[in-house]
Amino acid sequence: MMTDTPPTDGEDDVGVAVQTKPKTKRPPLYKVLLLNDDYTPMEFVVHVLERFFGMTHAQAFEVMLTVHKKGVAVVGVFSHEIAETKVGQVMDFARRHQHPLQCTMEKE
Ligand code: TYC
Repeated sequence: MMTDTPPTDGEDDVGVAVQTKPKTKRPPLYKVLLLNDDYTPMEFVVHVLERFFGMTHAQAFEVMLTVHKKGVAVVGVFSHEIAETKVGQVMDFARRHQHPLQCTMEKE
């Protein structure tokens, strides 16, 4: 049986060991922002937050008040595609009800 490793002259392994990072890049996330205005009724905003962001009435009321007082709030964080869909749904719904409510997204 041939079990011996062949003799080497030391010139076989001349390469540099390179550490390759396991690159599992997560997709970027986007914040969906709701903006305050002087005309959209508070109850409409609460309804939007319940309907499109899955908030309870109490959560929605709290977030609506934050936007009302501070001018803007993050109402959710999503993938680019989901964030775009949410923004579109809110803007569409507001326009159909003739409210000036604004919803935007920005990279986290
Ligand atoms: N400021 C509005 C009002 O007093 C209420 C409001 C809250 C509007 C949040 C928009 O994103 C908003 N009727």
